Amino acid sequence: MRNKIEGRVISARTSFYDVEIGNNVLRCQLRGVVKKKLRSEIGKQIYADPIAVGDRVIITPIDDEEGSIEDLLPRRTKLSRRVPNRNREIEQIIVANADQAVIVGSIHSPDLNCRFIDRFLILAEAGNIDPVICINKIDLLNESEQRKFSEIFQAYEDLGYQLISTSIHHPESIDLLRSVLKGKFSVIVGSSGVGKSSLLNAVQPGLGLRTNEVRSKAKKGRHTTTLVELFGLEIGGQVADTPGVREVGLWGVNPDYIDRYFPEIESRIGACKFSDCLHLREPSCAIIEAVKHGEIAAFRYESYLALLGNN
Ligand SMILES: Nc1nc2c(ncn2[C@@H]2O[C@H](COP(=O)(O)OP(=O)(O)OP(=O)(O)O)[C@@H](O)[C@H]2O)c(=O)[nH]1
Ligand SMILES: [Mg+2]
Ligand SMILES: [Zn+2]
Repeated sequence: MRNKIEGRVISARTSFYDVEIGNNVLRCQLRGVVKKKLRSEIGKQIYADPIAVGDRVIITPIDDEEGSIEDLLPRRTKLSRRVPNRNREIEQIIVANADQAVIVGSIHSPDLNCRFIDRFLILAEAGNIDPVICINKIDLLNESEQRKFSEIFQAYEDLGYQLISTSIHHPESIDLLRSVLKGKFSVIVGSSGVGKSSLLNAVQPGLGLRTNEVRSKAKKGRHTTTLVELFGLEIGGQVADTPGVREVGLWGVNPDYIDRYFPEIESRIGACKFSDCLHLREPSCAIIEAVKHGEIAAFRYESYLALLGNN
């Protein structure tokens, strides 16, 4: 009988997983009994896949190329979302054990979607992961929009979020991204076409990740990256590139406490007249007042309202 060894999942394809052990990668299957055990431990939750990229697993090697997964070690953090499914609650673990989530949006092609960013900020907090907001394609910013975007950037920075703006055509911004990624295990997320894979190719020429033109008609990405994949960085650290998402469903977040995930709302909750205030149109609501006076950015409040409507 071979020894059991610990490894890390670097790509997951539901029926098989690439597990890195030192400098070796073994293609592994998840043993049926383990799958069953994972599901029963988790109770009623239904997983898209119970094992995710970044997971630490115990495997038994079969030969030099293959092995089988015997156990899953506890996760330190996880970035999960609810996968689009009308009938069931299905959790998709995008990545396990990451230190930080780089949440990418682009200025144009596709247009900046702050609601996506705000949802990922919530998922990162729920999963115990540090968020970094990365606004890409800054080269497409024209003068007339400068003010609008700097207000958005300022709003996030005022809330204490780390925000960087990047362009694959501005090498100094890639240096900045490199310094953000250095020595950490990061996951890079966002809509399709915002430039996640392009940014990683710029950070580490030679990665050779596939990238693609954004379809000009709909200005939507084409889902060029189709699998979560983990890469080692020459500067130290690892990064997981992920496929662009169309929806960011919340997972692991109590819908009654969405307001606690918005720091600017959370800090004012006590000042509302009603302790169960939803900050919709209640009288003497400190949040509505703060929005009126420009102390809370209108786009953030709209994000909050959109989330209330969806839960
Ligand atoms: N102008 C400009 N274009 C960029 C920039 N970064 C990426 N692009 C372009 O945007 C398109 C999409 O880039 P990808 O890297 O494939 O986007 P992605 O986020 O990985 O997309 P998915 O894999 O589908 O999720 C490509 O045509 C890139 O050349 C940038 O900083 N500026
Ligand atoms: Mg990609
Ligand atoms: Zn209120």
